[in-house]
Amino acid sequence: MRRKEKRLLQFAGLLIAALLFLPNVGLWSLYRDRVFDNSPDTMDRPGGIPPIQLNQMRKVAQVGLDGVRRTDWHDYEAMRRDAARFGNGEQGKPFPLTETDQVDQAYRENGFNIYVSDRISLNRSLPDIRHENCKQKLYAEKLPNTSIIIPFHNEGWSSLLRTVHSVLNRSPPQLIAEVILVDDFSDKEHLKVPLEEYMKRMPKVHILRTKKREGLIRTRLLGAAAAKGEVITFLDSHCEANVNWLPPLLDRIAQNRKTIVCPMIDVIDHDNFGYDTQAGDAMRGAFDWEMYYKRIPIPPELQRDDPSQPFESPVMAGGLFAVDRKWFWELGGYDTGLEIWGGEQYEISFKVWMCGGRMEDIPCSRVGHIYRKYVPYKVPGGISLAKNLKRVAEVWMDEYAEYVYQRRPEYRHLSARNMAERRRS
Ligand code: UD2
Ligand code: MN
Repeated sequence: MRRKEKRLLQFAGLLIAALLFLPNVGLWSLYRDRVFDNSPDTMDRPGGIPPIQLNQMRKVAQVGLDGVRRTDWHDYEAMRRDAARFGNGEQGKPFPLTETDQVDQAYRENGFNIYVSDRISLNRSLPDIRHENCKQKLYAEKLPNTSIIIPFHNEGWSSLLRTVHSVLNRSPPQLIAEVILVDDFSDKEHLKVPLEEYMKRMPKVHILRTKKREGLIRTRLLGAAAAKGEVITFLDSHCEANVNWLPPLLDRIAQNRKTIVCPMIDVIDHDNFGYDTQAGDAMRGAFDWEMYYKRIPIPPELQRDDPSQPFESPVMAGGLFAVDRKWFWELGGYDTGLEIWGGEQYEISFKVWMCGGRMEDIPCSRVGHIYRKYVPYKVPGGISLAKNLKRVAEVWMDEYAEYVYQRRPEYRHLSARNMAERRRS
């Protein structure tokens, strides 16, 4: 009888120790989360942190038939922390807007509601809306690292910082060589000393500035010229990277360095910041003879049985893509004669396909982007999107440029500055 009691006591002791100290389920893990997650505005769900699920266990590395060791790149700890967050805009939920929140002033400077953005955490959580198959995928253990290049012109404080936070929070640190913020001659005070002061706490983040207003194309080039990573990844300055977004991109480049890869671009609502897919996820980039970018359904003969597989894309949307750094320069970077905004997405797309590379959209990589209500910034006089489009058509489309002129006769007589120089070189 006594021995039995002793055993029972021993068992109870072990159980208590396990409850206290077992990683991820023990009380210690709750303590550890509170103490070491020192982001300023983390909030835990009142009911406690959800337990880790069996299908969220790290899968061991496997060697494929090609001899490549592949591993599970998910950061389950970070995913669990994200799942526990609640509050304004958390889990990508729309912010409950009142009429006073929607005054014109809220949109004037950014083209989206900056009042709402300011009231959502810089570390907010997003819903994991990837295809189920993405959750099981392994990617090469050895991936190239990347410089993240973010051009900005008069971007809002919270939207710019949330872009940087989301990248650093949701990328494996060893894959981020640096984050380069390239200021295209902004005049907003918050983007000067306050931004530099803020970024002192983020040693991987560097700030470069153009000496005059260059437009997004030459601004990206300035960042790319300074980049040291093996890959360069461009993002707009009002994005949010979603769960495990980076390894699926880098993996395709590791397999073929001439592949340019684009994440799926999700929509962050410009009014309430709700996070959702674009209408029709199974679409890809295209353009018409007016050179308007549009998304059209993937033709049935090209559709895959498994919608989580990468698919070829004729033209990219423009802002969000990763490319092997040396390949980008072998392609000639961007045409430096393209001004301010637009057309560069065709130029880079045409070049990669014509120069023996390829371009893909990667369904398991998702990044949110705020599509603005209207363009808030000024475009210097004499510059027009039409000139950029004409320039790209003349340089790259040969006799097909004629189709563009038939649709847009007024383009025929435009002078697309520097075009002659470009053709001579
Ligand atoms: C889309 C692309 C954008 C670009 C553009 C065509 C996406 C999600 N966005 O328009 O990246 O390819 O089509 O050119 O695919 N910026 C500057 N200087 C300027 C103007 C803009 O640095 O003079 C920055 C701006 O802060 C932003 C980026 O360039 O980070 C793109 O500009 P946008 O957000 O106004 O373009 P968007 O998303 O309407
Ligand atoms: Mn944008």
